Amino acid sequence: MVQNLSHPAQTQFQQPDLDAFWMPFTSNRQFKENPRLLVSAQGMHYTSHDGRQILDGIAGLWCVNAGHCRTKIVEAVSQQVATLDFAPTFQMGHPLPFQLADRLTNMLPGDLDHVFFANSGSEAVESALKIAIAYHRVRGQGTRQRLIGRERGYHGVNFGGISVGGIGPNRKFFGSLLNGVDHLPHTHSLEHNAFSEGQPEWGAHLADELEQLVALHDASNIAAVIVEPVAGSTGVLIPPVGYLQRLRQICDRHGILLIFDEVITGFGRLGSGFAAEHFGVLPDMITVAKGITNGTVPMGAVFVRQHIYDAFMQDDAPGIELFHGYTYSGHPVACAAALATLDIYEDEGLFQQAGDLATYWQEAVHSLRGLPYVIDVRNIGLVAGIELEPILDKPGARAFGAFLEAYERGVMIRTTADIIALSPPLIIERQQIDQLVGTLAQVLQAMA
Ligand code: PXG
Ligand code: PLP
Repeated sequence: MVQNLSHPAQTQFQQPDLDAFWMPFTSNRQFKENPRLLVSAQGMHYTSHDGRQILDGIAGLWCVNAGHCRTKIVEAVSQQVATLDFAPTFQMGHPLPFQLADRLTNMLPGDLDHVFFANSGSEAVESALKIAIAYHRVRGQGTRQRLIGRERGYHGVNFGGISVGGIGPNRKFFGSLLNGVDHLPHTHSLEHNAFSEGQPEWGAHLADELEQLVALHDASNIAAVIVEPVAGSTGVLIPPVGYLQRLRQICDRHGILLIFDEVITGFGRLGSGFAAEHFGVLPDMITVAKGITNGTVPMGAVFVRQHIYDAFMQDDAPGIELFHGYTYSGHPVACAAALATLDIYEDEGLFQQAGDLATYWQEAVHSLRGLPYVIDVRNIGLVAGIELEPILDKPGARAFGAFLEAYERGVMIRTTADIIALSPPLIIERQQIDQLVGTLAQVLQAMA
């Protein structure tokens, strides 16, 4: 069945039949009763199916860092798809992933000098976990197989990622996950850190839990620790001062690899290229996705340090060094999108711009303190989390109500449980920050 909805901008909007698409991480029945469809986008705005301009407060889904439909990326993708639509990278090659890898590794701190390409954050995470275990094995330490994640961590939705991930609902339906996984405690504490501006002071000692896990299992059985430097999905959890440094020290002491999952923090979100740079902590691997192509074409990647790549290149009889890869690793169209995206980031100095705006952003979001139901505001770079007091026995309902109301008022935000996450495109202007935060303030007042 096709319904006609009025679309004041021009012709009538033809709503497709919504039944067949099983929507991801969505209440399908609720959505299909009252759909919210986006039909076009430009810069900081979406256009909704009913012809309204919606200010994008979350960069699509934490990915459109340079803003929507940037001409340079649109042209690069169009040209690439007409020139070389697909070419294999298994025992064959084409120039683009080499060019892109070279360009990317020049942006990364330290000796994160090699890149493995995947097609999403989830695939990047699986690739990193497999590389970690294989790395120890090629060095004759095959007993190092255990993986350590963290409570409230999100590392995508594949089996490795949900095993190291720390989100109950993402795990509990899916049977036995990877063996040999432990979780560090998360670092979020309203009691100690509510309304912190930037990194909270309390909590670095929570990294010491890693020593307990080493004592329990012995380092000779542990391959890697994976954490989000700033956890995004579970509501913007910002690392306490000194915490990441301490994790790095403990990993070094015991020969454990440290993986930063920078699918959200990568490409300027914190006002630096990468969180590793921002916090001055060099992990052994970094996973990225989202902002690598400005969200235009799916792509994920794993950056590895020199010692990891070298370990795989030692064999006297060269053969395939890593039995892992995706049909679309280094896909030409994704590479073209990424190269154009990097041009924009660089030409416009967008990471720096985000860093310059961070203080204005901080003041704006903290102005929400004192409004109805606001129990915490936290921020770093161009990200913020606004935590609301839940409605008794209806977890998530308060924030979801705010999301629906904000959308009606022309602003797109994201919620997880009762936390509102904001992460606008890095091109946001001050007056748009005012609109975003001002609308949210009106929404909260209207809910009281
Ligand atoms: N790692 C991290 C840290 C992520 O944030 C992934 C891996 C998985 O990436 P893919 O591309 O497979 O989705 C993510 C993705 C939200 C939200 O609203 C966050 C993500 C995805 C969808 C929604 O917080 N993060
Ligand atoms: N399933 C089958 C039957 C395949 O042949 C392949 C790839 O050749 C895959 C899954 C994996 O697909 P991808 O490389 O796109 O991850």
